[in-house]
Amino acid sequence: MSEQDSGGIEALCRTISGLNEQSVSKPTLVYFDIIGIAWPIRCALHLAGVDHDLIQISIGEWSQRDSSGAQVVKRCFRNGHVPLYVDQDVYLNQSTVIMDYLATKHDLAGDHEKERRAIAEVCAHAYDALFHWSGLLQIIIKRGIPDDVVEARKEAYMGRGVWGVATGGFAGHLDGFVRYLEANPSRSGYFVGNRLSMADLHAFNVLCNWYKAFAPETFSGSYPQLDAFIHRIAATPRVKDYIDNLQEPTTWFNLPQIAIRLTSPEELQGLVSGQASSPIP
Ligand SMILES: N[C@@H](CCC(=O)N[C@@H](CS)C(=O)NCC(=O)O)C(=O)O
Repeated sequence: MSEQDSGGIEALCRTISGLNEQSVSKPTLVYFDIIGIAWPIRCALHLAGVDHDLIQISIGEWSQRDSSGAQVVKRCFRNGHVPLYVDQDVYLNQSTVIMDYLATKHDLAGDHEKERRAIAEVCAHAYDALFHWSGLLQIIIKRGIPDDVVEARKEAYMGRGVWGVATGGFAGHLDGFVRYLEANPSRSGYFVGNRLSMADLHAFNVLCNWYKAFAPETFSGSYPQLDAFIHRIAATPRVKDYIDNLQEPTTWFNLPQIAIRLTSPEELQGLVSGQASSPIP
């Protein structure tokens, strides 16, 4: 680490380590400078009009190591990961717990207990679609994996080979989303009940910014109902405002040596804007 870098990193670490329920004057979110998994959290804060601080960490800062080889910024987080959310009542270091907390606080948690559980289930499915051992993230990351293995994994994931033990890869996760959408007895176009919930925001991020961004033709061609869903959610006025004006320009770090699929700002724009989309009444 250069002297200049280490000064900046030390200040960043001091700021992060100093966050707690007593020290924050506003809700504070710490995350990378990408869409990643923080989209539903940031969008929910925007929908609720919450005045908050956002501390963004670049991949360069995250990668800084001290003389013993330890990643110094990573060490500032209990679980070694971002996001971190702190307000005057809570200190939360797991994205799904942050989402659940904000959903409850800002009326995105359904109308009764049964809906709340259904929302939790869709959110768990959305999380699995990225982070489960059969999730998309495993396929996107190529660092340290030989090219032919990366390609074979991707082909299998897309249904052109045997994937893992018994999962359907890309289609398996998307089929699950279709079944959850169809299981809503109200057929409202939302995942749960008759109005927008955290389930829709979490699902939107995974479906649009990850799955559709990864394979747009397959997504739109094979899953028109999920494509229609993301267009509907994107047309909801405050969500549209968030997408148009606040969301980060990329889903994932712009590091071709790490990932097989990087979403450019232009590609991200095309995923939901400029096509027929009417908000859910
Ligand atoms: N279960 C955690 C996982 C968080 C996670 O893996 N975050 C990623 C960013 S999306 C991260 O911190 N990556 C950097 C690292 O693990 O070093 C959550 O949902 O918050």
